[in-house]
Amino acid sequence: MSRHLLVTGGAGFIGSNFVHHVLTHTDDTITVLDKLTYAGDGTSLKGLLEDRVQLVVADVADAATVGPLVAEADAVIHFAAESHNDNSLHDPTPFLQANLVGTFTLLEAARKHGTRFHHISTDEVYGDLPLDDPVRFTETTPYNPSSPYSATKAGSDLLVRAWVRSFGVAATISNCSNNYGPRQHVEKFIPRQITNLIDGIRPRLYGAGQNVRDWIHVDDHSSAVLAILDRGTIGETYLIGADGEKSNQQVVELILTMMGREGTDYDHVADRAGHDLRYAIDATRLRTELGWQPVFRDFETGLGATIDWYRDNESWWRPQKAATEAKYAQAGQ
Ligand code: NAD
Ligand code: TDX
Repeated sequence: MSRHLLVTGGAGFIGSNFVHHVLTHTDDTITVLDKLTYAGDGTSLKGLLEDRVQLVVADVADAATVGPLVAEADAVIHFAAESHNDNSLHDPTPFLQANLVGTFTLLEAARKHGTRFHHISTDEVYGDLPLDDPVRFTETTPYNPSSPYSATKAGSDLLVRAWVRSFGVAATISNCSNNYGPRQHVEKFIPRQITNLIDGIRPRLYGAGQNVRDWIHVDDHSSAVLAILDRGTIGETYLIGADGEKSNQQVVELILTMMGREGTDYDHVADRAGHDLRYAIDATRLRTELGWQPVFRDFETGLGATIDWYRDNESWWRPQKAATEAKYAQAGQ
């Protein structure tokens, strides 16, 4: 049976890919609620805004707008957030407003109208792991966030848990590892290096480049969220990951060689303050309880398709590139 979904942040990277995924794999209709901040782009929904998708441009912290949209939805999938760690180190203010007040506002509407709620979160709420120990995050790992961004995401998760327990809101939470794929903002690691190389700029590696991220293709994140929405247990948390651990140096070397350059053609720049060492997800629960499996098992294939997407869609990322690099230059990065 088809549902009506309210997708917050649906003009951003993961949200827009989720909208595309839902349209392809279900009969659901969607209202996207997005403020169109610097990270939101209406053109990411181009060609979709017909009978099955509508876009409402507003702030998730605007209770008067949020209330009726939550009331008419069968489920809310909450992606909207300030999402970039480096930005949160320069100015945490919008992170508190969007990630904490925004989530609170949506939860209050879900409570009032009895609407199913799925909260999108990150593995960064658990802090980081050592490089020399195979331990991975699970659903019971204690929260220990490092940056203003991850602290506000941790806070938003805890709000959801409290609204489940105290008010009976029918919510689930997922904490996913690092996503890659089309339509990711050029401030993020992989698109930054691909578009730098297109522009003839050498890739920039923070610090020694040994930090490890657990990469998952954005489409696999979308299929996991749909599985949780369909079959997840209310009140539970699910970790999403696809066994994709790579050091930043390995990723930069791959991008360089796949784009026809020497693997050593990069520069080390100033490290990120408080830089988390390693993230790694144990997704056993999602795989065994909900039967989910990733489709993109080969990082190089997914990365190659992502490089092609940035080569073919320069008009999408070009308007953001110069301002993004100017900001990094100020920070010596
Ligand atoms: P993004 O920055 O690309 O997109 C965020 C979207 O939210 C944008 O369209 C923006 O306009 C919108 N938005 C921001 N503040 C808003 C507000 N106050 N009201 C309404 N809309 C607002 O982010 P992303 O990388 O697509 O991340 C989406 C979600 O997934 C976030 O909650 C993030 O914490 C989570 N997440 C991201 C990753 C990753 O690797 N990128 C991994 C795990 C979890
Ligand atoms: O130019 C760069 N050079 C570099 O070495 C940039 C932009 C980043 N890095 C490093 C920092 C990280 O170790 O690459 C790694 C990935 O950086 P980001 O793309 O900024 O991602 P990260 O900080 O790991 O957070 C991402 O994954 C978890 C998303 O931005 C978050 O929204 C998500 O919660």
